[in-house]
Amino acid sequence: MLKKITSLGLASAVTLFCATVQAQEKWDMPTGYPAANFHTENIMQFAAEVESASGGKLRITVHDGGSLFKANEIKRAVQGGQAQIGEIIISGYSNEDPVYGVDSIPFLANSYEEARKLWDASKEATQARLAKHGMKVLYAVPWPPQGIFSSKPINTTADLKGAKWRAYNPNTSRIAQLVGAQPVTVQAAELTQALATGVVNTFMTSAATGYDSKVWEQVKYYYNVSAWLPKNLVVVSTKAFDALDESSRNALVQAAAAAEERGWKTSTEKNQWYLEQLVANGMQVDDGSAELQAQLAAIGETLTADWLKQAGADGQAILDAFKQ
Ligand code: PCA
Repeated sequence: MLKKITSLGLASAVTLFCATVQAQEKWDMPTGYPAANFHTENIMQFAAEVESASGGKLRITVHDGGSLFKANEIKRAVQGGQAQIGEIIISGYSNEDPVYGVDSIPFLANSYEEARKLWDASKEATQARLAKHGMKVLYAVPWPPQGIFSSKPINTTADLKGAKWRAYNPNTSRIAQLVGAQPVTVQAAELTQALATGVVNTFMTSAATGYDSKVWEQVKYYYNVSAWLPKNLVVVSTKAFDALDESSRNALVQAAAAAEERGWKTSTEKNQWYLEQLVANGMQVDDGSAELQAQLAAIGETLTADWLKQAGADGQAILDAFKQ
């Protein structure tokens, strides 16, 4: 009798447990950038929309600023199932596959319009590669255009020689080598610290990251050369995605579509504001000399040629589609 009651009790406990599990799926979402960054704000809204549209069945906890996994570890975390979903900067992984680096070749696609065209041309190839590693792309949002931050004035690339150059992906390291600077990979979350301790004094990124990292304390010049617009992708583990019920899956996909649209819009609109904040904090901001621009464009040609060699026929197909 006692045994019967116990097993009955266990059975109902199991039923109850399963019901709870079904009732709420809890996901962790690591990101690499700070809470006030526009990508992160967009992600927070995305997570809130997923929760409400799924009727509370899917709850995503956002861990910003590299707090759960460092920015460069997030892809592997989602791939390995330590996180169900995460935000990655796709060009950070171009050593794994050259296709991932196409959006950070200088002057290949350097306006929002061109960045959109390049994403349209490279989306399928990117998705296919991530799918092979068990991930789906939920949405993509570009950073504002990339310029050069420097502690001293830069007129030509010769002035970059010997600079302690902060890199955030393989292409930014390669650019450093081509201009004779010393590349040091530093994630955005550690940039303020790296500047304060003198580890770096020069780097290419957006006005957004310059603002987030309050770089004006060490760095006085920003050359708004608008060289490329790298993208952050929000990726989900295919296994975690497939395990959701249909309504949660739909909630996720719909919130992702809205986040993508919102993200492109905010990135475009907020860029000017970010530039103004640099000026307001005492930085000198200009477009860079014609010579500097031409030299960077030549580096872009070199990188494009290298990239085509590495990416082969798939790379050529992406460039052909982009140039159409
Ligand atoms: N900010 C990120 C990547 C590109 C950007 O604008 C960073 O500097 O790490």
